[in-house]
Amino acid sequence: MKAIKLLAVLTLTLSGFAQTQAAVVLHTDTYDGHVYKLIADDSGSRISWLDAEAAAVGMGGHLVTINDDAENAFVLGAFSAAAISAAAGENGLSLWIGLNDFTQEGQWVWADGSALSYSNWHFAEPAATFADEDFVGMTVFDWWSGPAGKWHDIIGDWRFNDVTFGVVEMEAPIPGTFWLLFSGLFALGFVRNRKQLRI
Ligand SMILES: [Ca+2]
Ligand SMILES: [Ca+2]
Repeated sequence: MKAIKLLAVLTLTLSGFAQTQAAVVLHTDTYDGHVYKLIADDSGSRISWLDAEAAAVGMGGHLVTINDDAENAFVLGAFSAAAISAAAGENGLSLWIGLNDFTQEGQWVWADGSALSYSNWHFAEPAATFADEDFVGMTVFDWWSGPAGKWHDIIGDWRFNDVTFGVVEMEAPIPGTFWLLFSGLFALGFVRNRKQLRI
């Protein structure tokens, strides 16, 4: 009996660690040596910040860390059209970025662990009108209070009908051609060394 209980706990723990969030990639682009992906839930619909971050980690990245105006403009420009298309006419559209104060209220941090050195908040944001406004979205449309691309804090569920898709950022994979060239040079060096030994 005790062994069965232990096994059940172990199985739960293992499945907890192994759990990855299913998501679909709506669009992919690259910028400054990084790969970015717009993701929705596995049916192509809006995804929560926590699910989007879990899916991002499963892909080997995190929700995007935005370091400056240029990266902010890239994200808006690269993913607006695909997000608008996936939202299918629904209002309240935002793109999840990695910024959040989920762990400690008022302590804004990026999902990848980096400190906040650049921000692009909308006028009067973060508002923290509700206790669970812990996740930051980038607006896709102009607001009365500012242009598209500005940030606002959003509640943790969808009780105000926000439509949210995630933007994942990850390191670009090392291209296969690089390894081919590298191994070719290595082989060439080996042949040369052998020749030198014979002399
Ligand atoms: Ca970045
Ligand atoms: Ca908050």
